[in-house]
Amino acid sequence: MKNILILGGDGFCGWPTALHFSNLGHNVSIIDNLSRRKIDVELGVESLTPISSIETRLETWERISGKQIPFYYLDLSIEYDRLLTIIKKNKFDVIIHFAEQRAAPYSMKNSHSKRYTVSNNINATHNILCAIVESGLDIHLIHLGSMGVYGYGTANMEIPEGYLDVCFGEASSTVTKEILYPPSPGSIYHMTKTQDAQMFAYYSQNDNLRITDLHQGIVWGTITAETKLHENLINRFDYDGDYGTVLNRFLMQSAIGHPLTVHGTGLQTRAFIHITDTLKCFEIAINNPPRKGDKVKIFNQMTETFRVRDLANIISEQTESEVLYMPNPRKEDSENDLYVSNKCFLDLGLNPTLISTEVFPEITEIASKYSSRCNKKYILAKSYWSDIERQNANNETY
Ligand code: NAD
Ligand code: USQ
Repeated sequence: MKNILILGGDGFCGWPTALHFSNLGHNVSIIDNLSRRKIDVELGVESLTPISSIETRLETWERISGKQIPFYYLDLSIEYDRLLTIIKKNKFDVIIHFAEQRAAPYSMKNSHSKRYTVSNNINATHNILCAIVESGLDIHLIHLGSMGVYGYGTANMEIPEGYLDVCFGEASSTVTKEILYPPSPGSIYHMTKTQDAQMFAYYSQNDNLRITDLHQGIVWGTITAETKLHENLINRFDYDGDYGTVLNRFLMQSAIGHPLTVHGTGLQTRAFIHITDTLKCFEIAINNPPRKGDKVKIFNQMTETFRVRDLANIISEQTESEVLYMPNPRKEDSENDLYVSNKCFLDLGLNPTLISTEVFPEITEIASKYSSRCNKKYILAKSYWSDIERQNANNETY
C-alpha cells in the first residue's frame, strides 16, 4: 500500500481518483486551493451536479468507508514552504499532479485569465519539482498532461508516446537523435503543458527524479464506482462554454433539448477517454514507475479518436437533437487527422470503455436529473481566440 498525495484532489479527475485509491486501501491525502470552485463564482456558473463542500465530501467518505483523507488547503503556485513541510512530514511514495487551470477557453478569455493560467500552472509544477528535490525523498511524480501538447495539425503518422527519433546530416554520416515530440500548443493552457514537459525533462535529467507524464485526451463521463455511493460524493459535471468538454456537453445538451453546438466544420478530430479508464491508467502508472535515472516516462492516455461532427451525429440520431454548426470561437485547424499510439497502456492491461450509445444513458440520466440547475445562457462558448473569431461570431445570430 502506498502513501499517495493528490494535488488538485477536489477537481473533476482528482476527486474520483482520491476516492478510488482510498478505497483500494492506499493512504491518500489531498492538496487543493479550491480555485476551480472560485472560478465558477467568477464566471457565475455552477457544476450541473450539486457538488458538496470538500469538508462534507471527506466526512461522508469517512462515514461510508471508515477511511480518512487528510485535506490541505494550499496554493501550490505560491505556498512553497508549506508544501515542502507537508511532503517531508508525510514521506509520500507517489504524488499525482492534477492542480492546474485546465480549460483552454478560460485560458484565452482575456489577459487576466491568460496571465493567471501561465503563472498558476507553471509555478505550481515548478514548486512541486523543486520541493521533491529539496525533500530528498524518492517520490514518483505522475502528472496529468494533455494530448494537445502534440498539436492538432495532420501529422501523416502515428503520434508516438512522447519521443521521436530524428535523423539529420549527410547520407554518409547521419546522426539519429531521440527528441521530445515537437510541441505545438493551440491555446495558452496547452502552452503551459508543453512548458511542464520541458521542466520534467530537465528535472529527470539533472536530479534523477522519477516522473511519468500522462498525455491525456478529453475525459468523458462523470460517475465512478465510488462517487455513486452517496449524493455527497457526486463528481462535478461542467457544461458551460469555458469548462464543459465536447462529449459531455453534447450529452447534456441533448438531455435538456438544446441543439448540439458543433464549432466550425466539426471535422476536428480529438482523442477521448472515459473517466473510469482514467482511474485504471493511474493504477497502471503507479505500478510501473520509471527507474531512478530513466528519462520521463510518457504515456498517451487516450483510448480512441473521433471527429466532433461524428459524435454530434451519433447523439443526434439517438435523441433526434438538432445539430447546430456555429462559427468556431477557437483558432484551430478546420479539419485534422489524428492517429495516436496508446500501446503502453494497452500492453500493460488497459481494457477500454469505448464511446457507445450503451454508455450514454448513464450520463444523460445525470444531466436530466439536474437539468433545472442548468443556466442556458452559459451554454454557448464565448471565449474567443482572437478578434477574428469574435467578429465571426458577432456576424451570426442564434
Ligand atoms: P479541475 O479544474 O476540475 O481540477 C483541478 C483542481 O486543481 C481543482 O480542484 C483546482 O481547485 C485545483 N488547483 C488548481 N490550481 C491549483 C493550485 N495552484 N494549488 C492548489 N490547487 C489547485 O480539472 P480536471 O478536469 O480534474 O483536470 C485535472 C488535470 O487533468 C489538469 O491538469 C488537466 O490539464 C488534466 N486533463 C484534464 C482533462 C479533462 O478532460 N478534464 C483531459 C486531459 C487532461
Ligand atoms: N467543441 C465543439 N463544440 C463544443 C465544445 C467543443 O465543437 O460545444 C470542439 C472544440 O472546438 C475542439 C474540440 O471540440 O475542437 C474539443 O474541445 P473540448 O473543450 O472538448 O476540449 P479541449 O479544449 O481540447 O480541452 C479538454 C480539457 C483539457 C485537456 C484536453 C485534452 O478541458 O484540460 O487537456 O481536453 S486534449 O484535447 O486531448 O488536449
